[in-house]
Amino acid sequence: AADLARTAERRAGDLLAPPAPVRLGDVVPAPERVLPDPAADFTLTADAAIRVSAAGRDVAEQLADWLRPATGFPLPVTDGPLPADGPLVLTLSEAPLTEPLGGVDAAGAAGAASAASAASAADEAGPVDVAGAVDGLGDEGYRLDVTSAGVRITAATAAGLFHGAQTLRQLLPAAIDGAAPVAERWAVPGGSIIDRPRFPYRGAMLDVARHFFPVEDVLRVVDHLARYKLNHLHLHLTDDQGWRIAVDSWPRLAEVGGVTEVGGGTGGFYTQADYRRIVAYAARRHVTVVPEIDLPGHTNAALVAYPELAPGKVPPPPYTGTEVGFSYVDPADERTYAFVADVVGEVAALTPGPWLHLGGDEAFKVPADTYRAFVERAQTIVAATGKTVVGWHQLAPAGHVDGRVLQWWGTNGDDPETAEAVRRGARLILSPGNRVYLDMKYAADTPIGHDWAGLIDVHRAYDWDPGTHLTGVPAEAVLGVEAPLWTESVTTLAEVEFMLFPRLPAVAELGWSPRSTHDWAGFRERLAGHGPRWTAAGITFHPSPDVPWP
Ligand code: TNX
Repeated sequence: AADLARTAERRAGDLLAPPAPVRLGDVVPAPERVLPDPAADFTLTADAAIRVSAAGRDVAEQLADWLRPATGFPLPVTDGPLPADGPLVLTLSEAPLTEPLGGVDAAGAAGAASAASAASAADEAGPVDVAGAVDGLGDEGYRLDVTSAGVRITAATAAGLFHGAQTLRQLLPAAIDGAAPVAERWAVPGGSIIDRPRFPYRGAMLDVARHFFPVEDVLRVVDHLARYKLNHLHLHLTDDQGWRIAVDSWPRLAEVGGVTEVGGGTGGFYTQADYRRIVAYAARRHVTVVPEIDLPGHTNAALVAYPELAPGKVPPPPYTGTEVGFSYVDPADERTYAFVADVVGEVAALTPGPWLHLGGDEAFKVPADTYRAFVERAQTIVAATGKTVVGWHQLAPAGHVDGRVLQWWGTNGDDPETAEAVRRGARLILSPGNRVYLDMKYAADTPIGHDWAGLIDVHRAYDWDPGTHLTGVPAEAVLGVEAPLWTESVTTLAEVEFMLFPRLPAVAELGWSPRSTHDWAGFRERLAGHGPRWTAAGITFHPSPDVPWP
């Protein structure tokens, strides 16, 4: 009876309450379909529980971890039955539940669907069959239903549930990102979202070679990616200024090659245990780590450690400047290929994901045919580990190996060499330097960063289409997008965040959202609402004049 009274009291409170401050469509990246039902707002209260199916357990625990600090609510996670009139429920399930969640009314939501379809740019396919919409969600899609009785997230996979949980987090008031309890009405806007990604590969790169970033910083970057449904973290692990991953068979790489960085600092490297920790942390957040061992250029740190790899067999001095293109491993020495096989073998063994990035950029001192022969051998070595070769688009002239992926970082979409590699079977990750290079300055007065590819504020990062960017490359050849952050001038986590935010969410939207949702005017409004979230979460960001911050 006391429970019933409490429920009645809460419902009465809801009726008097103003609408949720966040609208259902305020999500970044924009969902495929948004079907608002303003009569169905939900309010999260202290008696809420999260009910899960077995496969959703870990996502539910993470959702609870995100929601507990600011709400102060206990939010127990349970896979048992809950009393019908008991606590409000967030349900995470990989398949539709047999018992309906009270108040989720398929017919009513379908009505809202047709009403909303005119307003939703994403609705190419007409009204949604809300009742059966789990089919077609794919590997990463989800469906989220909010009624006054609760919230339900449904997906075919844990990754889909995770993305749905991130959406739910964004639908709560911005104060949800705070670290300590605040008094707030934790309203969630009513209606349904049905969502799945446009591209399977959505990533960011962190250059940990020019400046080293400790494990904790990398984990926080993973959290930032996961918020915006990015699912790959590319780590640029080796360069002239530092070698950042311990290799047991060539220990001096990290021990000697790891102690330098740009500007003369002491650098650092990841032990294999550190690296496994990053990989596991990312995996839990449905982020795949893509390790890069940059070859044959960008290898001065390796040559300092092992002069036998250097063309003249003379150790070069350690390098802490920011020039590129001067170093390379000796392509004429068999020991070089043993080194490549050993390093790639150990890195592959640390890598549960399918990708291994070979670099291949800016080997300016290596003649074209020598370069090609080197790369073809290196690609074969990677393929032999069972991993799929990824490389910068300079790899294009080399022969195709099964599945290979080129990461295009050009600034002019007319690139016949890359288009030809695509015709021979390569797929592409798009990282156009003048759109998504996160080391580019926002404006002339940005205190850190470069400008060789131009100035890139949010509008410029957002307003291009990965599906049509390269002449002669069909959208089907595009695996996705990635925003690289080179760190010659970036030295702290706060500086990393400053360069990521707010451009990273723009790139995330290009990778996730259907093209039909693309709309700068709407994006800048949605993005503006995230400023207070970053502030609450202690995330440093550039207060771009492109965005109407509240
Ligand atoms: C080019 S992009 C590089 C990097 C630099 C970057 C600076 C690419 C594959 N190579 O070595 O850090 O420019 O913006």
